[in-house]
Amino acid sequence: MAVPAFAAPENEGSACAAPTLPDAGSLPTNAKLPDPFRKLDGTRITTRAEWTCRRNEIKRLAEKFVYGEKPARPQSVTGTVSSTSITVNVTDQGRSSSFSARVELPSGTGPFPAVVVLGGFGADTAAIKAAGAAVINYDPYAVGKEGTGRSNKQGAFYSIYGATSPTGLLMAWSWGVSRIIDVLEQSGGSVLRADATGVTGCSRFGKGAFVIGAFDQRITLTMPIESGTAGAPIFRGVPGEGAQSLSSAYGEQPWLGDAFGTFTGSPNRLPVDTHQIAAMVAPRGLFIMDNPHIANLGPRSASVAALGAAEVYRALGAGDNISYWSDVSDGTHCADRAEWRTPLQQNIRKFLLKTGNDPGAIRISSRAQGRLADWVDWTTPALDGSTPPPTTPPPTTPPPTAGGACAA
Ligand code: MCU
Repeated sequence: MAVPAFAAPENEGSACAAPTLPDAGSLPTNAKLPDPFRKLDGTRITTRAEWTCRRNEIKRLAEKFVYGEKPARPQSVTGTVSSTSITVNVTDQGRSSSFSARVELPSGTGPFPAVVVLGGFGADTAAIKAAGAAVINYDPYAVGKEGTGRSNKQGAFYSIYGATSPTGLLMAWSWGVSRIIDVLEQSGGSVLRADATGVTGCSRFGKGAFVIGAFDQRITLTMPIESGTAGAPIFRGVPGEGAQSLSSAYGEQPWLGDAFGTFTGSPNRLPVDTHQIAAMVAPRGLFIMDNPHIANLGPRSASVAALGAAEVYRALGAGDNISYWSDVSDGTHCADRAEWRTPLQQNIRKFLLKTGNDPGAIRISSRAQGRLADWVDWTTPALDGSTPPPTTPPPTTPPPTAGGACAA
């Protein structure tokens, strides 16, 4: 049976009034994490319904100052979905590009939900398939290459938006996954469902998974692994932790947008931090996996981001939908970890197959604990007087039919 497409839009807040964003030069210094509930007009949200437009403000701030803009849905996206591959053809602004991804189905009868796996290492694809989800092997470098420098960005995203686009690789990778979901929607859902997509990846591809899940609300489960600086850890950074510095991450590859360059030495000027990027995922499933044995990954700083985001989840009445787990024994980066298998499969059943309802868990290793209290000067509101979250109206027109290893 074909599953209805258009379960959710890419960005529910696209209909919100366009926020007037501050200029880079007029940003105040704030040593604490910015208040996720305070709107750009200075007032705080009081209802759950207001989160949609507040989230859109966070999205726009994050695009302007951190990752670079994610272009709106292109003029044309076509492609094919089979049991072995997905092809994607995009045309926008008079330019076209294409990429493809290899599909692995689980056993059983479809249509299946799918997890987009970036880069092919560090994610437990066997456990994903055993839980009943397909794997979409996504090569981020086909969409945004590494190693070419900021003034000569390459890949399917930059073929369209230009080699000097200020948008960084993480957002380019995010755009690519959104275009895969466009194709899934158009396919009619006979092989892979379009309303149940997860994303995961480890290390630099954990950074990617984090941003991909934040910037497309059609993704129902986001699972970054050991993402390090430019991923989950707060940019402000727990002092003395020994995480990769912002200037190192900014300079290593154009993962972050060009606009981030003025903040590498002054993250306290950033009007958004990663607790808000994680909160953009709310109330959808979020399972952040981390390694407490490698200080360079900033696991303390990542735990602070998760705890800050958990406040937003709680305010939205979705506290059970976020997990953070750094309580693991093997110190190897991107190791295959037995500890994560059960929570991974529980998250897949809950958010992709919709056959389970296990609560999320916050399991922070005693080796790398961050303290949220050190970072907040705001309280978590009781968002009462709320109306239920907006439901997406069915499309008025039928969807168009389809035309057819870590380098470190
Ligand atoms: C943790 O992710 C990165 C890290 O930021 C880089 O400094 C290092 O070179 O590579 C890591 C990675 O992607 O490892 C596979």
